[in-house]
Amino acid sequence: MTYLKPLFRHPKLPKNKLGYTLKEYEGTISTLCAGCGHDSISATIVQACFELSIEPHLVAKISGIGCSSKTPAYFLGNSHGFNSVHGRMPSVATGANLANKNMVYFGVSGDGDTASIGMGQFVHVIRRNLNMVYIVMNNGCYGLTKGQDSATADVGSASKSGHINPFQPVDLASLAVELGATFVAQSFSGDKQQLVPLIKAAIQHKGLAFINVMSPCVTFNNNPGSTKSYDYVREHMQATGTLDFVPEREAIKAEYAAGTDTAVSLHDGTVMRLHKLAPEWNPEDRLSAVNAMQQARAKNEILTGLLYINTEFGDLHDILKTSEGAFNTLGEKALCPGEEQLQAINASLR
Ligand SMILES: Cc1ncc(C[n+]2csc(CCOP(=O)(O)OP(=O)(O)O)c2C)c(N)n1
Ligand code: SF4
Repeated sequence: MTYLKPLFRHPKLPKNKLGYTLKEYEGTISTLCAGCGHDSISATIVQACFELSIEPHLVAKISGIGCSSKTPAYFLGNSHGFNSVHGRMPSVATGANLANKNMVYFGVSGDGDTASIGMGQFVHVIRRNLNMVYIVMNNGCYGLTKGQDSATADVGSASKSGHINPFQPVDLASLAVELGATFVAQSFSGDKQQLVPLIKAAIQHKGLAFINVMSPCVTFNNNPGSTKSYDYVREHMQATGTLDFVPEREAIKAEYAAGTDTAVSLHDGTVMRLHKLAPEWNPEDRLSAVNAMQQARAKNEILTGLLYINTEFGDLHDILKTSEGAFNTLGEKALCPGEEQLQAINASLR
């Protein structure tokens, strides 16, 4: 549903640990088509950041070009934002992240933005394990330019004009696992219950957290014969499990039956508890994740939930051994370490 915000707010709106209400996490009124899946994803990002009590000014939203890439204007209005160039979100986000590692980064993209013009950037930002939540709002078409098939459109899928797509799709989630992504999830814009904990877990994950969200385009790709319509996605969703996100230092209250649950500890002490529906699938085993995705694809199912996680691998800053703190906090001594250091560097290069 289009995210309309009345100016009036109930005086007793719930507050989070920082004393903020949801209002502090909202953006401007959306100009997307009423019913666009992208608006629902914006609302889940608002909810996840509110629930995690994230300081809005410590969030940076970077996007490419497309209806999906417009959404950062519609959430977290008190955060930093950069609407960059088509397909170039990852490199802009990499620059920002290297300059200041102490922020939460959201990279927002579309299937056109990522799976075609931005494919090279997608591949390399995964290799580098940039600490960022990378969300693709996947509608199988180029919404902003009036609905042409994108590279994620399924073969045989029909567009609104009746055109049948003859090409094989790019499966972004499988590709991300193949490329070594350390957090890969898939969800549906219409499943807030699943998407909110997934986004919370992605924010807490140290490294690149990729979430491919089916997000129907009601104007150009919601027709019978489309495999990215609301009806089709609802009918073909298959969850790997349900996710419970347990913030740091909060007591775990529920216990799941043995053999059907698993707990994954993240770097900061938070815990993800997964109630598994697919017994043979292990989210910490890459091969098992790949198998589960291949099997789902063979049955024309869309596998949702957390598909794969690896908490062992360091992020880009760990790999490069960068200095502590943001660039703008480095003092003169760190920036200009003196003649002796310079001579040592020069000597090491001779
Ligand atoms: C370099 C460049 N090439 C092409 C375009 C035209 N263009 C704008 S948005 C877009 C695709 C958007 O599709 P997607 O990323 O799937 O986002 P959606 O609008 O569906 O959310 C294209 C091809 C552009 N803006 N810049
Ligand atoms: S054209 Fe499609 S993707 Fe763009 S705002 Fe409208 S429904 Fe959403």
